Amino acid sequence: MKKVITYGTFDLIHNGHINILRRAKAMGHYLVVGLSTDDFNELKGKKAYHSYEIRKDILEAIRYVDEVIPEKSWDQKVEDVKHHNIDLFVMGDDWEGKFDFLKKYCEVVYLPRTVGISTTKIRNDLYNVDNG
Ligand code: C2G
Repeated sequence: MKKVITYGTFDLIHNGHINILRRAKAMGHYLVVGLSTDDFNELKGKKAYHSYEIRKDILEAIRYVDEVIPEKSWDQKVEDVKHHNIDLFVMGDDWEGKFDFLKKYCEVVYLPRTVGISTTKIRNDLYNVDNG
């Protein structure tokens, strides 16, 4: 069974998230998602709209997602890949090259981001509508 892993905040789930989850799952049989905790988001300089628990609940409802684990730090990926017997690591290509150190432990693939959507864009568009 080919196991795939990807990581992210997955706040305000949108088609860009669904596209990468769908494609990551299609490259294997089982998809683990490392979901950024609220504390880790602070480290990433991100403030999610939804709490970790809510973002986890939403992710677990997505047909492509088989398991959600907490992403608490930048340096847990090697341990996660080993512990979960991961064969393939997938991220959007805004991270191109950033996780190549994992190539010693599993396949690493960066997929093109979905153009025209992001959580930030959603926030800004909503703000402009309300205050336009
Ligand atoms: N993504 C995408 N297309 C978009 C928006 C996001 O393909 N239009 C992808 C990102 O490239 C990432 C995943 O969706 O692979 C999750 O995106 P975020 O929730 O923004 O995650 P990020 O803040 O990039 O955190 O350790 C890795 C980090 O946790 C990644």
